[in-house]
Amino acid sequence: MLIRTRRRSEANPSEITPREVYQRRRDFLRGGLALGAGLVLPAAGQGSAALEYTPGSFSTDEKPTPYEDVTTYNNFFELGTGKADPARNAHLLTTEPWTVVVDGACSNPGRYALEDFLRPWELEERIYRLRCVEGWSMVIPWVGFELNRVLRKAEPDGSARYVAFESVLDPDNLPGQRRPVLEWPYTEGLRLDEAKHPLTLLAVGLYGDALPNQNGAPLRLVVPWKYGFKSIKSIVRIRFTEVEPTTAWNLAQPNEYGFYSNVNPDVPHPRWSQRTERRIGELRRRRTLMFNGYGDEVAHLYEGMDLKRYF
Ligand SMILES: Nc1nc2c(c(=O)[nH]1)N[C@H]1C(S)=C(S)[C@@H](COP(=O)(O)O)O[C@H]1N2
Ligand SMILES: [Mo]
Repeated sequence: MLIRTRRRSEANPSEITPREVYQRRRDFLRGGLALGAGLVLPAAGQGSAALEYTPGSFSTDEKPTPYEDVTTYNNFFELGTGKADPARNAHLLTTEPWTVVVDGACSNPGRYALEDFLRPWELEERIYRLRCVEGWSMVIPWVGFELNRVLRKAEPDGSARYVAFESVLDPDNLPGQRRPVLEWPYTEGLRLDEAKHPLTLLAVGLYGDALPNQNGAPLRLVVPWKYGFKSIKSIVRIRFTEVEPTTAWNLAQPNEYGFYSNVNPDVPHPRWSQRTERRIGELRRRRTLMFNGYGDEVAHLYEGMDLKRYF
């Protein structure tokens, strides 16, 4: 599959991307793939391929977690519950063909082949912190585009208040879906204003390459001020709703995982504290920051809300 973005063939990639980022991307390009010929996503059975993107806003200058850790220490229950399972079972997820449905309370719904869904959007790199509810965190250079672009194109009705997301359902091939660990398909949701927030990203790549399957290929959400499980992987449906949608983790353990799931050191998980976190690759624990450090950008969304009640 070949997806063309605006060509930048005149520019040397080192001129459109900060040198450090470019260097890092080079370091991870594998298989001698050419840059500058448009966006090439992996064909079935192949490894990841280089993406073309520009640096985006909101990136942290913290050191990215090594590629090896980002792609071998994962949560993706469709591919197993152990941290190493998703990488080991990655080949069981088939991403081609892939269809994305946008529907619900909107005037411009659609059913898209992946390449048609992605074609209008230029890609940017956003280096975000991601903190898992279990207490580990990473810094990941994502490549993607703002979810809000998709929402605007769909033209939500005035009655739409939430956006619901669904992951792929394929129990014949995804071993985790043959066990009742969660209600399948995996579901997630955001309030419409959270979904529209410019930090909220749809990612198609990381470290300059197409997403590895274990990280949620071909398309996953990234909501950096919320616990990692809100960042739903391998999305097949985006739906506008009038009522708060159900979410897989809230269905599984409603007293442990709320709808909002904002990173909040003051609200412990019932079985453990959320005060500190272990950045993967580091020994000493860090203090966990309110909204995962994105408070300046997102705190206004929750003004007047009791975040202990709406956890
Ligand atoms: N479909 C789906 N999406 C998912 C999950 C999952 O099990 N299935 N796990 C979530 C959890 S708990 C986390 S912490 C992040 C992990 O993303 P990463 O493996 O890319 O770091 O993905 C989230 N998205
Ligand atoms: Mo997580």
